[in-house]
Amino acid sequence: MLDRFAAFLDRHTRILLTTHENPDGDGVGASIALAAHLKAGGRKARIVVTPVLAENLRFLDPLGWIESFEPGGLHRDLAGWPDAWLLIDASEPHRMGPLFAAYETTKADRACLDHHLKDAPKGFDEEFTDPTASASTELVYDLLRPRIGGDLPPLMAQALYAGLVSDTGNFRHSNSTPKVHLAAADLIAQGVHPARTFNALYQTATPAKLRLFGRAMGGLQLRDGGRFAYVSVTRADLEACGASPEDLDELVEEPRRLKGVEVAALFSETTDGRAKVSLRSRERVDVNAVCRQFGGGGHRLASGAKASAPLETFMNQVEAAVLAQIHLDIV
Ligand SMILES: [Mn+2]
Repeated sequence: MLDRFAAFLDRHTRILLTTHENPDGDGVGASIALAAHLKAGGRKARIVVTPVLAENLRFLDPLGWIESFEPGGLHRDLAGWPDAWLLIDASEPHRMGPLFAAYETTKADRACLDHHLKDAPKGFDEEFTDPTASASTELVYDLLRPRIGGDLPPLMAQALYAGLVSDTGNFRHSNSTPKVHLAAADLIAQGVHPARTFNALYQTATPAKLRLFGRAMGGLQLRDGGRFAYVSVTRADLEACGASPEDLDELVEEPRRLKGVEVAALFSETTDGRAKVSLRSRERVDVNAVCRQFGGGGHRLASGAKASAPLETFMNQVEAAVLAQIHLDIV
């Protein structure tokens, strides 16, 4: 697969690299490492993201390569620029969000590079996917490492390492294979700082966010002998802490830390007045099945749903469904 991918890159001279909407460390890291390689080889490479590069990923782009998509301005003629358009870290064109309209009209050869477990990709001229890879950056590492040999450019090593960290949850998730640790070891030997990378990616909370976490955790609820734990956040809570909905990110991981918990939930009110739940399962309970009952979904161990009901009502309904699912899955 990687030889095919290398041949695809070799056939093109103006390569546009994109990733899914709201790009994560893996998509951005893979794009930057690949762009560095292409540029060093005399090819033209651009990276366009939408909506913007997240604050905590900016350290990966010290040369300012990453462009934020401006359909009405800078990127009015984006579709006409590349002879190859590569989607990285996704294998469904619509996941590009607002970039999809330009993607649809380009005459470039279109391809994807991805590691997610999905149906066969559609909407590409060529596809390069490997669901056994832990991250898209692992695929890019496997492509580049044998071709570079010796020292890696620091920019490339940093981008690859940050991508591996992002998609393995700092080497905690079940995709933290021996192979990904060996790649990480090589990158550290190349000069990447693990602690600095972790700090840049994750230690970025604001006082408002931590106050919101404290307020929410003060209201921690346990049900079913501690197998179900949840917290809830109203718009009034956000206001009281001076926090925004983005500050809810990762709050659901806190009740999941409890010993003996099987399902953790974060309930919140959205800015348009709807009720929302994020569910996380430790291992045994299928929270996707719960969320599907409310028109939502996701993965077996991480899922979400929204409803046009008052928060209290929705919480009661979801709680009943979670308890039923716990008793279905844990006999
Ligand atoms: Mn990924």
